[in-house]
Amino acid sequence: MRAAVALGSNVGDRLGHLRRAVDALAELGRVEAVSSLYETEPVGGPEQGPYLNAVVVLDTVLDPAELLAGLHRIEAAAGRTREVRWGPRTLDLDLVVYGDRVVDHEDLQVPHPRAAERRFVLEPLVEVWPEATVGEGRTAREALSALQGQRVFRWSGDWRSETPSLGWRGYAWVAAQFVLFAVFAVLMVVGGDPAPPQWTRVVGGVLVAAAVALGGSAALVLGRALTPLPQPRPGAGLVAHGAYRLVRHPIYGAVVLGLVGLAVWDANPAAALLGAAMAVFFRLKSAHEEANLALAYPEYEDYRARVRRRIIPWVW
Ligand code: A4P
Ligand code: MG
Repeated sequence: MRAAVALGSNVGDRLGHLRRAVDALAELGRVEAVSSLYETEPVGGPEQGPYLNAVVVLDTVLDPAELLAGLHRIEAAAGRTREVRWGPRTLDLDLVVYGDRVVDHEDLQVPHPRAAERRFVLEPLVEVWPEATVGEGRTAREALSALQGQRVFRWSGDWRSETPSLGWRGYAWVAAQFVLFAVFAVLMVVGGDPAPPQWTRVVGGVLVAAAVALGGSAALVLGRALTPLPQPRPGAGLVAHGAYRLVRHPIYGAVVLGLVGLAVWDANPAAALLGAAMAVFFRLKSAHEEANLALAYPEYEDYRARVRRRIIPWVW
């Protein structure tokens, strides 16, 4: 029989939990399809971190009760403890659909009674089995189109073997960055004071020197971890030492300082304004990178809590 199992995790090595769950599910049946990976905002329960969710379609000879027992064994192996209903968990496996079967037992209801109201179940389910019946004769596709709200984000790539990425969105950030650089260059060429006052030379020079020191030393510490894309290079570890202790965010701080420094040196208010606005841009870009880092490195959340000022160390 064809069965859909929903996977969810929001504690610890979330990606690792889901990957191991797919391997373990292969012992309960033949894995027919695995959906993309979704990052989803928590629905219900106490305040808790974002979930990773996915759906696996199995072809199984087990009956629904046997399948549920198998799911509970896999959850237990992932260190699942049941403390709060709808609370944070290392691994949650729900039997969402089992063929066309309706089961209404105290310990097991199929289709899963809340599946039809949850985007974090329906989006991945529609990807792999759009015609699955999720209750009251409605297909997953129909239930999804009737749903409003609940934010989910689909990661690109085969999450079972590679680190999921932002896909085209990652490249869009890099492209936008170079457009901003180009506009800055144009402003520098057309604007500026031909005879700037002495103080702008001094202040601008100090800012540029600070930028070179910050960016240069961050680049040295980063070494192989340095890449232009908002996702970590495969195999590059987190940079946990040195003055900056992480990734390339200090380089963004250096770029902003450097651009503002150049504009001040040139007594060019329009360029200085754009340089300062790029601080906001880099803040947003690094937020996207950090989402990637949190996926690739389970210890990242902990790191983020410890090192709060990441763009300009100790300041911002
Ligand atoms: N049970 C009954 N029917 C089923 C079924 N079809 N599949 C019984 C699995 N279990 C079923 O579940 C409690 C009991 O439900 C089980 O012992 C089983 O006999 P549980 O997994 O121990 O507890 P739970 O998961 O906290 O409760 P529940 O009601 O299953 O919660 P849900 O509905 O699974 O929701 N937000 C996001 N973004 N992503 C999530 O994955 N998950 C939940 C949990 C809440 N919010 C979420 C997510
Ligand atoms: Mg559950």
